[in-house]
Amino acid sequence: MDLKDLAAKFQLEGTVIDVKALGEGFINDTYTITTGEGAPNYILQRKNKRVFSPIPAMMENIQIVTSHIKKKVIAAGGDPLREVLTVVPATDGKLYFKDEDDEYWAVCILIEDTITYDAAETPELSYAGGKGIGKFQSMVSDLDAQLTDIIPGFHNIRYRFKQWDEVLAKDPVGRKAGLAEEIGWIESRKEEMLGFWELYENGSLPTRITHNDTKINNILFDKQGNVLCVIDLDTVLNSTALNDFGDAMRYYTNTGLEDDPNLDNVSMDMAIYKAFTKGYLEETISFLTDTEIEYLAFSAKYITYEQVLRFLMDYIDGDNYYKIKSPDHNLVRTKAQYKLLQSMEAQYEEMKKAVVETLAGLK
Ligand code: GN1
Ligand code: MG
Repeated sequence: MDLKDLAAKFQLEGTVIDVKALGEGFINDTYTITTGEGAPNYILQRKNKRVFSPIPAMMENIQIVTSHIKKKVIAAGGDPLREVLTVVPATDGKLYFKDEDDEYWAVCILIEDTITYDAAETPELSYAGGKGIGKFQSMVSDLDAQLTDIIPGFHNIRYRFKQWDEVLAKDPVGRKAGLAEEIGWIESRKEEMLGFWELYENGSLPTRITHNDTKINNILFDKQGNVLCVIDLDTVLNSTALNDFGDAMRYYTNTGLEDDPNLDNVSMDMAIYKAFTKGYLEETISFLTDTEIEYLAFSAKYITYEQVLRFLMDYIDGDNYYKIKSPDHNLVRTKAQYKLLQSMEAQYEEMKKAVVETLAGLK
């Protein structure tokens, strides 16, 4: 189906002038819809139904979360069209359109005049990001909703180990034999990681509404450098708030790239970590429990470890999940994320201390 025809399936204002590809997410395909004067522009996405299922429930999750945040933004005198995503329904009122190939499409309003960053280059930016994620969590902290688990076991390491064992047993493309060392990285930390997840399973860590993909380019900043809005809500789920802190730290503190071929570039930047922690805790201190706070530093290791596992597992599986740009891309990602994990492990005591000190400064 032609992209302009697809756009016409949604309740858009104005006339569609152009639909162009945007960015390069690993999961969805994203386009911008440009309309004529006086109407907003839009984001059109083909949602990946291999990853998220069922898509209608995912859109429902997003709607529940964004409507809740919208009320808060309005109550605070903010701009409900800029400070939170707005889902635009299809002409039949559904939150998605299903095309003739059974692909699902969804639209939201494009928030104009924003800045995004691919890396948290300065502590100031990291601090702002921490406030952004903290504020997001704070706004949904009183939302008592059971969202549909559209991506089962997303940050659940017990579930990941189950997938891991299955993939290793199958070894579908015969890559396992050459990966004894990398597989050892995963196996040697298994108990430690399961021990953390047990705290969630036994209720020591509370269940909250969480974003689950807190990289810095999922935050829109305004031209003045203030956090405007957290985007990419596909993975909003009921889980532990620590996923969001941990994933942000995996992403923000990396001095190299997620797939850096030069491991010398990769390490954890403590100043970036501290700045994020400060921004985050300023916004969340009022509701986080002592146990959540106690495990903040650990969550950075946890999510980074999980990402090592996921990239390596996808490589062994023959690259079915993440889009790749070269045959060994997932292995390159695995090694780079492992280097980051090692750097966090080396600095772990200091990471924990930074949380305690930040807290003391806030009291
Ligand atoms: C995926 O597509 P993107 O970049 O938003 C993935 C995250 C990973 C990330 C690795 C649903 O996110 O969990 O951390 O790639 N999202 C999903 O860069 O699997
Ligand atoms: Mg995402």
